[in-house]
Amino acid sequence: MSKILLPRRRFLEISSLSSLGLILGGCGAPWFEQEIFKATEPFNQSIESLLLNPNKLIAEFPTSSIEPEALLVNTFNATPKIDPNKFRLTVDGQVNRPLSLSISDIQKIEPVRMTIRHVCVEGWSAIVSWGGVRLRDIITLALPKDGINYVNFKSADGYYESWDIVSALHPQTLLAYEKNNLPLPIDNGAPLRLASPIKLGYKQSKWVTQITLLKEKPKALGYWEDQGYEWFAGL
Ligand SMILES: Nc1nc2c(c(=O)[nH]1)N[C@H]1C(S)=C(S)[C@@H](COP(=O)(O)O)O[C@H]1N2
Ligand SMILES: [Mo]
Repeated sequence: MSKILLPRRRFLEISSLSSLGLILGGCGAPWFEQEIFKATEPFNQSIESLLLNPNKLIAEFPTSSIEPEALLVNTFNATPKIDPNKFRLTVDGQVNRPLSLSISDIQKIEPVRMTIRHVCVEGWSAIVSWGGVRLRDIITLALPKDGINYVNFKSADGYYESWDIVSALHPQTLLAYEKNNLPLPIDNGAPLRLASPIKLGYKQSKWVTQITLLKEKPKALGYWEDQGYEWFAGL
C-alpha cells in the first residue's frame, strides 16, 4: 500500500509527532504526553496480537487501471446532508478512551492510498483508488478493551453494518476520504466511508458517523444482512 504524497510541510507535521500526539495535543490536555507514552505500551493482548499478526495482504492494482466511470452510486435511502465543519466521528463501546474526532483530527493520522476492486453483489465491479486512514489506527486510538469480537458502524443515512474484528483490523480496511485522488464525493460517502478489498460492496458503509466496538455480535447485523444477505461477505 503506498503512502499518499504530501506537501513537505504536512509530511513534517506527520513525521515529527505520532498521530495520537497530534490529536490529543489538539485538545490541549496537560496529560497528553503521558497518554501517548502509555498508548505505545501493550494495552490489550488480544487486539495487540491481531495487529501484529501478519495479515494476508490483497494484491493492489496500479493507478493506471482505475476505472473512473465504473463505480456506480448505490444508495438505498436519501443522500444525507452533513456539515463537514460540525461532523464528528464517534468511537465508543468497549473502549477505554471514547473518541469524538473532527475531519481535521482524522486527517492528522497517517494517510494511505490503495487501488482495489470494489465488488457489488448486484453484478458490477470497479477498480477504484481510495485514500484515507486505516480503520485499525482509529480503533487503536480508542484504546480497545480486551475481548472485542465485532465492530458496528452507523451511517448518517440510517444504514448500519457490523464486521468481525479481524476484518476491521486488516491493514487494507480504510476509512476513506478520497476517491481516485480527489476528495470523496458526497454520493460516494463523504466525509468518511469504509473501503476494503476483503469485503463485498454492501459491507462498505458510506457516511460513517459512529464506530462501536463490541464483544457480542449485534442483533441487527446490517441493512442487507437483515434482509437475508450473507453477514461475513468476504471476497
Ligand atoms: N450508508 C450507506 N452505505 C452504503 C450503501 C448505502 O446505501 N448507504 N450502499 C452499499 C452498497 S450495496 C455498495 S455496492 C456501495 C456502493 O458505493 P458507491 O455508491 O460509492 O459506489 O456502498 C455501500 N455502502
Ligand atoms: Mo452493492
